Amino acid sequence: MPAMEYQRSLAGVAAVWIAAGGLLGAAFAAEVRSPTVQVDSAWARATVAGQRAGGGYVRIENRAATADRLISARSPAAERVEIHAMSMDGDVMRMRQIDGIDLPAGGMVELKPGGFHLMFMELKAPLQAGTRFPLTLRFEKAGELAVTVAVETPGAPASVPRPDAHRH
Ligand SMILES: [Cu+2]
Repeated sequence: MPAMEYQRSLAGVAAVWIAAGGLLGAAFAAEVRSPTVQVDSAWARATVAGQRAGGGYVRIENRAATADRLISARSPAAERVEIHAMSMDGDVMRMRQIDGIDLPAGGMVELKPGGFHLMFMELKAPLQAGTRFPLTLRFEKAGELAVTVAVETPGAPASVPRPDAHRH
């Protein structure tokens, strides 16, 4: 029944169109609600099968005249997203979960390997290099901001903490 097939494919196109419009609408709404916080260079390290957590990094600029604070994050790629800091324990670098990152007024904070980072916990699937996934950041004052995270090859950037520093 070709007519029915055709209708079905039209419905499929419409569904994709609506989904895309919804995503764009959500991203736009988030931008509008957070005009003071700018996020760029969002990336995550690719993971291998069986790896349950992966690191994520972003650069956050607070353009407001008052301080703000990153208080949480979430992503459909992971069961939960934690905010982590690295610190020295003797001469071993370890990570620990923290409840937020302060963003000074007019300041820039970079989450990067070896420093503050996001941890995607209980990954639903390995993060594959070359793919992208959505991430929502929540700020105390600026509200929520939706960004897209690019997955990059492990070990590409410098200053990567030793694997034994990552105890989850
Ligand atoms: Cu971590």
